[in-house]
Amino acid sequence: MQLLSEVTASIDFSYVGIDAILEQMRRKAMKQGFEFNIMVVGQSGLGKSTLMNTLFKSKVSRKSVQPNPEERIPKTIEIKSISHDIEEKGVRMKLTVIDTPGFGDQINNENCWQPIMKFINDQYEAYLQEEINIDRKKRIPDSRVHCCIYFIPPTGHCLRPLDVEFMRRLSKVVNIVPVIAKADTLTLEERDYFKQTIREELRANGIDVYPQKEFDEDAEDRMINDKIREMIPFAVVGSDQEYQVNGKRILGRKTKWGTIEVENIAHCEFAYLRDLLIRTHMQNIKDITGSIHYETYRVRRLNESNGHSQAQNHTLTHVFCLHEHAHMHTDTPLML
Ligand SMILES: Nc1nc2c(ncn2[C@@H]2O[C@H](COP(=O)(O)OP(=O)(O)OP(=O)(O)O)[C@@H](O)[C@H]2O)c(=O)[nH]1
Ligand SMILES: [Mg+2]
Repeated sequence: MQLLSEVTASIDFSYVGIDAILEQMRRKAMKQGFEFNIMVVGQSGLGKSTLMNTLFKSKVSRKSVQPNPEERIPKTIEIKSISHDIEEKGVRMKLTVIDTPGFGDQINNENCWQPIMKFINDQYEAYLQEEINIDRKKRIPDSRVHCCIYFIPPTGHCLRPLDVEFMRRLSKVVNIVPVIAKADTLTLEERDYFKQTIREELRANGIDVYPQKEFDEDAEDRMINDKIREMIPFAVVGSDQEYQVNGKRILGRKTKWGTIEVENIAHCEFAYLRDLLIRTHMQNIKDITGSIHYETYRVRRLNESNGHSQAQNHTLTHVFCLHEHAHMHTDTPLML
């Protein structure tokens, strides 16, 4: 007969099973699914709506789209959110794209960022209201803009003051990823030169785009993000038309001199943008939204309302003192 002490001796008591938490987290996350909200911003006609269609039709969700080759993308006239439920290997994701009308059509483009900034802040406000509810939901629906793709016109020269101003304001409230729109209009040398000029200008104007240096967590993070920072802004081409090239169906733009394949990294950098957003940095983009941008909003709002109620208290105390004072002298009640 085996003694109990012999049985227990064969079990490794130093192993507690902490690593199993990963599996628990994985299962919980799979059950909950993921939400990710991307916004596109930029001057009218730069291909914002097209690029979002490209994203949905590209490998992210090719299965979930019904091909409709005849459909033309109309000019966007209002801020519109479109959600797609995507499932891959049992993981569910609700990918929402917030398409915005292009600006720059007016003679006076002053304050054209206001509707966009308002939309972003409104989502923070909605989240805050849910959060401070006594009877709050177990899981607050997240409509906050996690990432804003800013479209730069392919001028090949330098950033326009409007783009600088817009990005400066946006970068304070949301993660921005700048892209050079319609990159097929630039030669490779023009593209490289323009990318470098933009990077320098962003730096000179103090515009901190995603991935922000100050939020790198460790040396490994820094190394990966440095590589991305060297590539930004991505030179992208968008299309929602499918063509047959060498027997394969591809998303591309057909021209007289050939077909530009939007998912081919030899042709443009759309695939890098998609990988950054979906494959490699989605969680980090969401974390920064929650812990930095939303937090800044929350602190400001709560300070404001604290300040407001303190001011109210102050007024009340003041009125109360006046009341007391009046009592002392006149013995008549003061009407408040
Ligand atoms: N050459 C080129 N043309 C493009 C590209 N992406 C879109 N276009 C074309 O540009 C035009 C405008 O595209 P949209 O996607 O409607 O542009 P938008 O930025 O959404 O425009 P607004 O809704 O007015 O702000 C269409 O004719 C597209 O086919 C691109 O990468 N390269
Ligand atoms: Mg549009």
